[in-house]
Amino acid sequence: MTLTFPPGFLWGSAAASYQVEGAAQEDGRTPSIWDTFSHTPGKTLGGDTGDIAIDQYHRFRDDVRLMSDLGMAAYRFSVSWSRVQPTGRGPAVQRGLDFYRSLVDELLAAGIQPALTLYHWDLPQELENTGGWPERETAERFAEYAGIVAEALGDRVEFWITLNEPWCSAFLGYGSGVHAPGRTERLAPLRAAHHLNLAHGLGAQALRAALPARAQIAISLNPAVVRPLTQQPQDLDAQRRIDALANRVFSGPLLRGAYPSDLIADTAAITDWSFVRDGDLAVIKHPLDALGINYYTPSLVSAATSDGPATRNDGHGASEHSPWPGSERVAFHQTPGERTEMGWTVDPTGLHELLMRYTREAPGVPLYITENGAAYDDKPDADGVVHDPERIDYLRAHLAAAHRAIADGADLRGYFLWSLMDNFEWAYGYSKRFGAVYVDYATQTRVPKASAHWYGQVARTGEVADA
Ligand code: IFM
Repeated sequence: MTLTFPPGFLWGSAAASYQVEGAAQEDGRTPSIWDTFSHTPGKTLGGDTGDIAIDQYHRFRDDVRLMSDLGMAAYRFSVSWSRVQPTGRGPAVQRGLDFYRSLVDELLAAGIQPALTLYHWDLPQELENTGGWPERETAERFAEYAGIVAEALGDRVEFWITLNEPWCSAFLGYGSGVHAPGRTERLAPLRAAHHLNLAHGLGAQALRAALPARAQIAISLNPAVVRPLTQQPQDLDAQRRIDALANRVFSGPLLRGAYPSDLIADTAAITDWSFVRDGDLAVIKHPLDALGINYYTPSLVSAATSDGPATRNDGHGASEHSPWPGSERVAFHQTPGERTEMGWTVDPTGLHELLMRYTREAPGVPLYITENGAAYDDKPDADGVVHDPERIDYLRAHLAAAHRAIADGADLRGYFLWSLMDNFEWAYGYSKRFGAVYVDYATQTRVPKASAHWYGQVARTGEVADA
């Protein structure tokens, strides 16, 4: 059977500044927390850094041509804050803005719609030096930065995403420490989550003030699909706790203007949440023109059974520090089934579940899948061809789940593959290849894998054929 997506459905790919740009020290860019973190021994696999990445800063014209050749209709990229505003405060650097203007112009000339993410984890180091996301001032600085980028690119970019996966910034950055800035605290992730929410709200206000009315303002979340190991009350409680910390800490204020009362109770030993000031929640509940959902795999949880530390196979990297403040006694289990190179189970039902959940929770807000994809250990064969049938199967199954959600009433408007090209996979360095295009990091040669041709055909026709 062939699945046909609605006319106008947007087909694209996604990437992030630190993962693809390189040129870490060029044209006035200063270090972000990821530069500092990746240059700290032991923080990334093999000591890999984004110094060069896939050199998109210099190769963007070729990369846009490749996107066009493959039939992509949209490109979701992120702006490096410290390239545009090196100290995270004050005046912008024109050369930084010029780079993004050139990239956007190249995309538009190729008929590819730009979707701009303002923040994909690379906080200017200067702002971390003054406390980072646990401090309120960082949210205020973000709004200033959002205004600068909107003034510079608002005439040519219509799709704006404030933050990418604020859960990772808050809980992996300040809780488990597997992401930059690598802090391992209990209160800081909760403060960071609130200030990221506030940054979204203040940023959305700044964007709205500077952008033409046609602009769409969105946020990309990575909501967890949390399943209980059993239906026992203690496992259902574990599910509720992780749902609060992974999902409702964001969707509560964003969509309903309130933090969930159970989250506040679960974290009562850590904080009274007095860092949430009067008026913050109204700012955070700024109307969304769209909601971005990033999905890879579900989580399986139970109450921990022994007195020792709970087993934590939550797919977010190994750390002796939990990213779940107040719910450290929840155990994570490997979900059954086939896995990708990340160890993440392939389960498209989770995508359908999320799309239906946000259809209910955000009525009237169009949804976009702003990331979905899989890492596999792809290599060119003797003829230089890269066969990646697992990725094609993964994509086909997830697109079928998305199609089913549309049939079930989800207002899903587009899909961004993560990622078009192999790139720097954070703490895993270059060891995990998510791209539909193989990148030889030594030569920077790009080789479209079989999945790139497959996905290009989907993008051109709006149809997904059965295997
Ligand atoms: O590479 C990341 C991306 O930066 C954010 N979402 C998940 C991807 C795969 O881990």
